[in-house]
Amino acid sequence: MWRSLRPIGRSDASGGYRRYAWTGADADCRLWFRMQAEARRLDVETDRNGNQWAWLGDPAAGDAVVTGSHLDSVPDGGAFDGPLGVVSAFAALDELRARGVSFRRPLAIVNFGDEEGARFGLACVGSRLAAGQLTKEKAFELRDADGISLPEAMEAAGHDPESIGADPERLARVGAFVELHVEQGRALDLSGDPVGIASAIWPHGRWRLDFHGEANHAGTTRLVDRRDPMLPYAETVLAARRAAELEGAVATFGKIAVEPNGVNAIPSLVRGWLDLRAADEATLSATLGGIHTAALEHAERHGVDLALTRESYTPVIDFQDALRDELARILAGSLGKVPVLGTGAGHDAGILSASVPTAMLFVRNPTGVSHSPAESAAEDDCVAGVRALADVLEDLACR
Ligand code: HGY
Ligand code: MN
Ligand code: MN
Repeated sequence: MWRSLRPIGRSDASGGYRRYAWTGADADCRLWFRMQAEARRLDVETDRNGNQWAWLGDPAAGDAVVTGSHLDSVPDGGAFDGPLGVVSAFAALDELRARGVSFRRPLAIVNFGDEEGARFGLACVGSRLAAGQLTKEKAFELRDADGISLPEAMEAAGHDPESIGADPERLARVGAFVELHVEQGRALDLSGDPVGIASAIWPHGRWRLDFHGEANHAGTTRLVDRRDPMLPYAETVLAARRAAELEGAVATFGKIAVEPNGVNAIPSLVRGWLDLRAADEATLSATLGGIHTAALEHAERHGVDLALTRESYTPVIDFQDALRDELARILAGSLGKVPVLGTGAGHDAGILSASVPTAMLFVRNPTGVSHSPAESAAEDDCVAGVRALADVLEDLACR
């Protein structure tokens, strides 16, 4: 499976993946998913929101056990964030068939669309739409960097955008969703465990800061006459770091747009995107408050206008104790005591957890690096992840 997935959307220059929603690379990932499913005699369907499902058994029977993740990536993402969950799902099914089990509940493998939000700025679009956490109206307002709207991109990729929106009937068929994911930190490496179970996802969000100044000549405009938005932007980046340190949060400016983006012009606009996460909502909001106050002060000092816009927010997710404890019990036989970890990374499982009993398994990441071409996982650990997922699916779907 990895061999056929590996070339799709891979940049030779960086060695990272550029698999953005509703692009050619995304279509190739979807075709890959279909071929894997059909090779296993599963029934494939794409739901109204562009998520792919591969079914073993009758979807309408209800109480299905569902596993899977996403195949899209961040800009220059690693090979495992998302795909490890999908590959492991197919491999776990192969393992269960090799064990000769019979299924008591329907089983589905899912590929959620646009988890990373790399193109349209909002993460987990496929699962948010299905779960009713993103309306069709709001989704229709999303645009990529070239001004192409989400419905235009869907249509160009052959998906009817008119049918998107909450899909409670489909989610009502799901009795349990288990997402396996590469760990995006070093907790398992430090504890010496190949596999972990998720306890919670930190609250997190994305904010856009627009610093509006005045374009002017870089050679002839006296420093005192400038209204240069780059200066308060730069000071805000440093203030965000200090606020995060003070409050115990993480704050990142990883994307910036500058207008007119000329080397010999003072910018008229600097637009920076803030990704902010913390273990609890009070910490997150205190950190945001500190950053906003600092940004306003710096903007004012430089004669620059500032507008802050919240582009997305995901509250804290505490995975259901019952299913989480069930996973710990199932895995105790083969792995002993499995660590239970919180994470600062967002997942479709977090979105679904409001509608469906949901749990997550993490597979050790030896460096902790993720959202980078350097992301890695050892083959033995991936195999341990597949076995753990197969044990969980067998217990849930076959007993
Ligand atoms: O950004 C995130 O946390 C996720 O990987 N979508
Ligand atoms: Mn990711
Ligand atoms: Mn992911």
